[in-house]
Parts: sequence; structure tokens; C-alpha cells
Amino acid sequence: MIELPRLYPILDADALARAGVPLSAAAHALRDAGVRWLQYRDKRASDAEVVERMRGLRAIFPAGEVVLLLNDRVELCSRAGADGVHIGQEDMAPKRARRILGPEWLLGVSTHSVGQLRAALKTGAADYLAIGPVFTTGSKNNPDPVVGLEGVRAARALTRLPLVAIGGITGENAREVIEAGADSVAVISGLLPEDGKGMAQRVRDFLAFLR
Ligand code: TZP
Ligand code: MG
Repeated sequence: MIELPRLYPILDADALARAGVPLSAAAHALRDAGVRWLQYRDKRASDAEVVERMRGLRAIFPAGEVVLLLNDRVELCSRAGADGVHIGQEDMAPKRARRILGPEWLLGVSTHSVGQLRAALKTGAADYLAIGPVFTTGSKNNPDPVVGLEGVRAARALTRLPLVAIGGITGENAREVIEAGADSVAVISGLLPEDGKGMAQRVRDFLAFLR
């Protein structure tokens, strides 16, 4: 079984663009803060652009040292140099993704309710599962209803697979999310620059809260 780090940063192309942070600057900040596991999420770029950006990220986060996952684009996994992919409920079915990826690549699956979590577990295809949104989020179009800390507890009770919580998680609430049973917290906006603090500092603050 894989081991997820407590903090799972997601570099989201749209969120970064809104914040005015270039992808490479964000990546260097995460690297400087010691991040060893992250995901690249880009809902709009072409496949060729995604591959190019992933290769840029791979140069900053070397294979074998840092786990770099790609959101959604299962077919691009190998070409993009990813260690695996993270898929959602509207993406490819987990079993099909696993067939395409083979056993070596990592597969994460997002769920938004206990029912979805059960269904994802049943496929046996995922290396880890995500549950959320735990809290209100502005980083997702048409987000599902929040599952709250209760949802995290219910998810934890259903599986021993690594569980990552997502949605509206900040330095201030991350601790209680972990205490509710999540192995890790996935964060988009909570790591963007704020109050004059850059991303590396925001990551360090987060890690301090999670200790
Ligand atoms: N899935 C559920 S909530 C979410 C995704 C991709 C977005 C999380 O972003 P943030 O900014 O950390 O709330
Ligand atoms: Mg998706």
C-alpha cells in the first residue's frame, strides 16, 4: 500500500492563472518547501500543452524523488512522465483507467459521498481515494454538496486504503480533517499566495499546522 504525505498540493492551472502565479514559479515554491507529492490539474489545455507543462514540472520534480500525478488525462500518463493519474466521477471508469495504466502506475479516484466511495472501492482499481468537498470550495465548477468532517469519518470507516480529503481545506482546519481520519489533505487555493506570503511559506505554514 502506498503512503500519502499529510499534504497533497494540487497545482491547478485555472486557480494559478486567477492568482497571477506562473506554473513554474508555483512549482519552484513547492519544491523549495520540500513537497514530495503533487498533482497537476488543467481542465482546459490541449493534450499537447498538458504534456509540455508536465515535462516542465518533471524537470523540477525528478522522477523517483517526487510523485507527480496528472489529473484526468489517463491516456497521457506515460507520455507526460506522470507517476499516475487522478480521476473523478465524470472521468473514465476506474477499472478502465487501471487497464490502460497497468499495475505500475498510481491511480487515485475522487468521490463525493459515501455511496460513491463504496462504489469506487468495489472496483478495486484505486491506490488511494479522495473524499470531498469537505468544506465549501471555490476551486471547482458546480461542486457537489459538502460532506463535512462527518463525511471524512464515514469514509474512513469504510476503507483502510489511503484517504485524501479535499475541498476548502486551510491551515486552520487541516488538523481537524486529519483527526477525522484523513491520511492527507489535498489543497488548491489554500496554498496560493496571500497576505504577502508566497506559496513556499504557505506550504510551510500548512506543514506546521499538520504536525
Ligand atoms: N474536488 C473536490 S473539491 C475540489 C476538487 C478538485 C477543489 C479543492 O480546491 P480547494 O481550493 O482546496 O478548495
Ligand atoms: Mg476529473
